[in-house]
Amino acid sequence: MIWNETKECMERSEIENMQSKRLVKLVDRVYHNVPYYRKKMQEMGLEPHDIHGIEDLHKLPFTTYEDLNNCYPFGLRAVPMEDLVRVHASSGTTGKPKVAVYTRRDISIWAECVARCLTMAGLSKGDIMQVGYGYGLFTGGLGAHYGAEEIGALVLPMSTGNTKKLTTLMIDCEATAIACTPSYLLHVAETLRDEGNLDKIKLKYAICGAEPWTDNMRDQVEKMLNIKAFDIYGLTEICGPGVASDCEHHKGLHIWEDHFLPEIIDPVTGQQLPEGESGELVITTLTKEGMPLLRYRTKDLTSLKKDKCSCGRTMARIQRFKGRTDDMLIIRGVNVFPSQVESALLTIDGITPHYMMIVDRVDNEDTLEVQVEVEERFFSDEIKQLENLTKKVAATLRTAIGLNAKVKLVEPNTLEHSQGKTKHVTDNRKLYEG
Ligand code: DLL
Repeated sequence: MIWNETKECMERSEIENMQSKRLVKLVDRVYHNVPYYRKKMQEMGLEPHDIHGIEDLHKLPFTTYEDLNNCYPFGLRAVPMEDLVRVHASSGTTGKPKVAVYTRRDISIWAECVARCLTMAGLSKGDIMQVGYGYGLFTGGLGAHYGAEEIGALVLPMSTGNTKKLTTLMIDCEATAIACTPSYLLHVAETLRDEGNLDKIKLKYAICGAEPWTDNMRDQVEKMLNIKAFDIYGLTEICGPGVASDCEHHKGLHIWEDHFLPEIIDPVTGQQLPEGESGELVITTLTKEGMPLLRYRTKDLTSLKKDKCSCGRTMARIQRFKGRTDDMLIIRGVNVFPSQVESALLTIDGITPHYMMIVDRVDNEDTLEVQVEVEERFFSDEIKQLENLTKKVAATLRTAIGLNAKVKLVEPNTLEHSQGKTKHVTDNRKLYEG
């Protein structure tokens, strides 16, 4: 089944026509309503009438995390404050969250995009979906929730944090679908197995995203739970989950090109790359009112395919992600930058800037250990002081990155002190294929 066949199956020429018209309007809108963009365009000697369609996309300025940071929190909005109805946010490199704002229409288009993804996975009215993404500033919970309601599914807003309750309600309410991160789904599957409850579930579909995962992980979870698992992609800056997702052929994630105009660029030169070549995914939001973005650099590395898919949809497909251009880690679905860990550590007396983050996956759950060198005196003092310091570091990290980390304090000169670029992360999870 297809949620919106007229849009999802448009001919390529129709898609490009629509994108061109929407791009021209968008450029006019941001030029007149967002002083930051007007200034950027003026500095490049660009005026709205220079943009006639998608063939002129390459002339437009990029938008980066630094731009969001410069305009934090509401500086990129293109409508009056009173027309905004929602704020979401996620971590940024230097501690300033990436903030996105939405009008009522933005929320409704977002729900439509998620509805398309859920329908593509096989869900419809009558399905019962547990949302196991976090609710709150993170877009996962509310994004999946609104999309599921849009198709008329019955939603159980579980959020994260209570797996026992989730498995109980999955069985008692006969949930047919779950939306959560892939690593959490594996954890849920193991919990059901350990409870001896795997044969009591009615689950048919899982909609997993917010972090990279592999085909091996998909196979594993599909076999354990006897379900079909789908990949869903999105990012706070663009709207949240539902920018793209995959169909039953798993030949890439269909990106809703009537709302999000994708390009692949060389991350070093900024030049557009031809179809099929790998580079950084850049997205222009064609219909967003609250905070439209021109050529937003996602930092996600992938390629695009535009041929018609066997499912009948014509919308371009994002191929498996190959990594990111920055050092952002996604641990238990939470975005974490080493720089956040570093600045949090350095607020504590006695802590040195020598640290190492060790990320692993144990029993299908992400783990984070932070090893950090402390001043010599702590090792000659009584053990109590070292324990107190360990607790303090753990609490500071929890506040800074929103995750529980195992903290190991070590003596000076235990960790590698490199002469060049110091390596602060060891990620043992192997999340990107190839
Ligand atoms: O993770 C939105 C989301 C929620 C997507 C629920 C899917 C499901 P952010 O917290 O802003 O937003 O993180 C965005 O996460 O740039 C990617 O690096 C990564 N990411 C998201 N989905 C996938 C995926 C949400 N399916 C960042 N595969 C993005 C690989 C993903 N990486």
